[in-house]
Amino acid sequence: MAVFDAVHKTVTIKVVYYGCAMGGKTTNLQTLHRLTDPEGRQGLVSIATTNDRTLFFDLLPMDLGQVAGLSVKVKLYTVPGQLHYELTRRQVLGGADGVVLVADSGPNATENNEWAMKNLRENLTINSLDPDKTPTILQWNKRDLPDALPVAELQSELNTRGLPAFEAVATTGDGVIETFAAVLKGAIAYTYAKAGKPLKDLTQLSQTVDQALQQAQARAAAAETQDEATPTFDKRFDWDGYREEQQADGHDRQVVDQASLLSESVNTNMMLAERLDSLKSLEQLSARREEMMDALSELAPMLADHNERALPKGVTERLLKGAQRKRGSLLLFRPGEKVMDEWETLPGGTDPLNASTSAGVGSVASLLCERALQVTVVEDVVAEVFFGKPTAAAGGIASLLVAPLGCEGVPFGALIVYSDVSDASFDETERKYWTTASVLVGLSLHWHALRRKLSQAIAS
Ligand SMILES: Nc1nc2c(ncn2[C@@H]2O[C@H](COP(=O)(O)OP(=O)(O)OP(=O)(O)O)[C@@H](O)[C@H]2O)c(=O)[nH]1
Ligand SMILES: [Mg+2]
Repeated sequence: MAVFDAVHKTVTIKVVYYGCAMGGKTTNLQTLHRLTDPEGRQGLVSIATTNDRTLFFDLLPMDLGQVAGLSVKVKLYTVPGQLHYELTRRQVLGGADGVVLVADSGPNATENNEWAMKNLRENLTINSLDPDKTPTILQWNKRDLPDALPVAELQSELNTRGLPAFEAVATTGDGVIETFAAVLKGAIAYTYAKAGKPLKDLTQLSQTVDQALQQAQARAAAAETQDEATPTFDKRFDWDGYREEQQADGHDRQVVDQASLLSESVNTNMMLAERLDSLKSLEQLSARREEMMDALSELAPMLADHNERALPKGVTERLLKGAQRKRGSLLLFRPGEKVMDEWETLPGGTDPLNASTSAGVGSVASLLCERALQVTVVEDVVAEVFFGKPTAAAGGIASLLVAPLGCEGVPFGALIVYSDVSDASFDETERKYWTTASVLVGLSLHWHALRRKLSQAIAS
């Protein structure tokens, strides 16, 4: 069941890939992992036998971004398709917010597919989930098989309810993202509706999901070009070896109540896998915070020691590095003018917004800096700043953050940070970082102005 966390403003959605044995459920998750997260930041946990058949489940956690003010996390599970793992299948399906039924298009799989469809309904009902309401997507997988059954045949045999269906080749990735996007949209809308917060704008939900998946893919593609790919986390339990060992030791395995043992171990494993995921997220967050702390603690003495000019050079670069951003500017007001002084723009050159003007409103940068009284994020630069008419200057910029520089209500300028489509969005941690940074820089500028006034007063 989806978990709403009011404190951290997150909602966690559970999606389960269901289907007959060898249909390609695990392959779907492996491909999603490869296409959206090759750095292995969010690990795929597979608990499989040594010959790669899913024993308990596979889990792939994913962060999707913001939907209706909440940050959405997704936990993707696959069940084991083999007949005799009924109990595990049932357990893993529990609390699903959306299901993908992966059907094998092979000519000999029809019976197995039909069984999976029936078995899904039964197990949804046993889990007190309504099979007619739980968002379910069909995937006709293995479309690359030379003897794959025609889609029309699969449709008429398996899709009597007219569920949304996608063709796929999970091994190459064809249709994998499309299937996932469809189940996510259904599962998110259903979850919000069940929680009494129905989403009014489903088109917007659809756009948010598509955008989040595009961003994840762009990030993954960028990371893939880096030399070293971090290996994914993959746990394999040598179940067959364990069984042989037990038998060799003469243990009578029938003594244990297998059903309850299995149910306990599935639950424990699911809990452990999820806990592992939270730990990994925490680890990443603390590494990010450490970099930010380093940047701020280097900035403070830089600003304090500096007395020659208003600001030392390199401030912007150090701050951007601390937030793992590539593009940004430190802009200062030029009194009475629309264009700002560019103290520092990275990479070197002209600040994209400061350079551009849109008819009648003067410099976009100047306008933004003047209006931003606190750290502000513009999510969609093209729509919100360029009024839907992208100019060359907006090229590649997806969103931006403005951190105003000022003191006692007097604005001096702003730090502007840009993110392109493959960058992560500006989250709460980063907003706090830029707030602290802009206060430090603002105070330094204020102090410098006071010093100058004082020297002038002494001289006269
Ligand atoms: N040709 C082809 N083979 C595929 C495709 N998708 C998966 N396979 C292969 O089918 C076999 C089974 O795939 P899995 O993803 O392990 O199947 P599963 O549904 O997780 O199976 P269980 O865990 O046993 O329930 C593997 O050898 C895959 O490489 C596909 O689209 N085309
Ligand atoms: Mg599997």
